[in-house]
Amino acid sequence: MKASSISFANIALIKYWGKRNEKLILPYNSSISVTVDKLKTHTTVDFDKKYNQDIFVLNEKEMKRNSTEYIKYIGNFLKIVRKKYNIKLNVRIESKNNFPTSAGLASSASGFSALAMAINGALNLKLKQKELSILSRQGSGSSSRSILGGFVEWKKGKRNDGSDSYAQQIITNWPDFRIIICVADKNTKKIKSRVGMAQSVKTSPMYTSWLSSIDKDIRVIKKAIREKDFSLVGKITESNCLKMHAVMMTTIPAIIYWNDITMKIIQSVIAWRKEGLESYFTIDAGPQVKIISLKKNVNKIVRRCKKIKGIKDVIVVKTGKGSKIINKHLF
Ligand code: 2P0
Repeated sequence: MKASSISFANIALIKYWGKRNEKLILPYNSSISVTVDKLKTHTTVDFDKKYNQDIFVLNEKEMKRNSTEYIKYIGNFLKIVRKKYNIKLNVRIESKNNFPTSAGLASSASGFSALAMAINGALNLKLKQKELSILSRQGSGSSSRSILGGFVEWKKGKRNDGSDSYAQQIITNWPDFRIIICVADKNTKKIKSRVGMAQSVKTSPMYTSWLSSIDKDIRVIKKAIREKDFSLVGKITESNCLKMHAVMMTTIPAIIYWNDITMKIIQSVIAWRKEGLESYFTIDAGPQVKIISLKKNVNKIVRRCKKIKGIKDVIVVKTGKGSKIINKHLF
């Protein structure tokens, strides 16, 4: 009962920020993302009676089972799996990211989608993409989107049981679409998305206006994605990101993920655009800036990014594929 999988991170163009049901991880709003091709999680799971307890090894380091991190994420997810599929066996899980973990680069998205996929394989559950997305969502919301490749919508759903809250593909690929990830800080973020979004729902005076603006953003960007209207996709992405950060910043206590380098990149992108070098920025729960551009402008933008003082790394990604089972095991 052993299987391995790979899964890729996704970058949201329309953000998810806030839950209507914290236990089932049901969002207040639908969101849209691009699954990317380079930020990868490789996971192996092995359910076997030889283990007298569950073991979780992340990036070659065993996580303590009494840590909050373990209990709230992996422990909770395993409980859900065991209950739903009536599993008694203990499991060893090993997971490896090829990029900084918990730093605003969607490691929980690739992490939980890879885990759901590997569990599906190991236990021979035969889940379809929709069911995998629903299962993965209960580990971490944004991971429901990484089950699928391409441009993806996570539908918020209406039902209380979450059976209609899962991801669906909009288009499989956009060959000229690029995201230039500018790493402004490799350290782990100080406020986890889960904690931050719950606080925003409770305290930000802008939360309701954020929510009331999303349906239109989703409608317009979906059409723009299908028509490959880059300028429109970029404009909506950037304004949606700024709205989410306005909510974050007006949360009490304030959530400010940006640092001075983040701000420098934002201002550079705006200045480049004025010059005719078209690109747009988006930022998640961390200081990293993701610059959206077309293939023809990538080299020029990368050269300019590398000149910005303090940038730690520049990674160019394309549209990637969904989670899949692979034969290579980590142990
Ligand atoms: C997103 N983020 O749509 C937004 C933008 C962060 C900012 O999805 O509590 O790690 O595990 O469901 O999935 C981060 O949220 O939170 C996130 P949980 P998750 O990409």
